[in-house]
Amino acid sequence: GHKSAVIWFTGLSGAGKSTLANALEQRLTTEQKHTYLLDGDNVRLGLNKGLGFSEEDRKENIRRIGEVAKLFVDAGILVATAFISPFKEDRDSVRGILEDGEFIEVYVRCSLEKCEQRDPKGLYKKARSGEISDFTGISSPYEEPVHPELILDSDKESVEDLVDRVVNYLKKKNMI
Ligand code: GGZ
Repeated sequence: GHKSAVIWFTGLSGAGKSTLANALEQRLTTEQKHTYLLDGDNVRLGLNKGLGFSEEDRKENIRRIGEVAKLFVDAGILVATAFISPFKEDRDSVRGILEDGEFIEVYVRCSLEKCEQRDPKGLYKKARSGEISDFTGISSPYEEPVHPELILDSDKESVEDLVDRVVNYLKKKNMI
């Protein structure tokens, strides 16, 4: 068995949150853990369809994701989330609705320069040209976590090694 919790990945667009959350979910599933992944693909297209990228909409996006994550925790599931979640206050609010130890903040750290170099969807380019407004890191802020449970430097270590770090943390805390 395992304890239920939220593994909350935060970081810039292109930092590698989805890649890491997906790889973690696969690893935990292989180890027979009951997990679920919340990301833009299953949340922004459904539950949060209609929310954009203004500060107000991002806050509401994160608030709803936090409430949904809490429901999964109540159901006994290990949930991984992959959202930029740029505002410290909003991440802290999610932490606040969960029990102690149930919110594991994982900062996927990667310089803006590197994310912009990667630019997998060409969004930074569009943000620079003004085609997209309110783009995180360019025309909208990202507030770094102050005391995250984990910092993963995605431009320095491999995905497998970083997933190991998360798994080791969960083991150390006797969660899995
Ligand atoms: C940031 C944007 C924007 C703007 C579209 N700013 O790299 P991606 O493409 O696949 O992931 C980004 C995703 C961010 O959505 P989140 O729900 O994680 O954001 S937040 O937590 O701030 O609510 C990016 C794409 O959506 N995208 N426009 N203006 N990212």
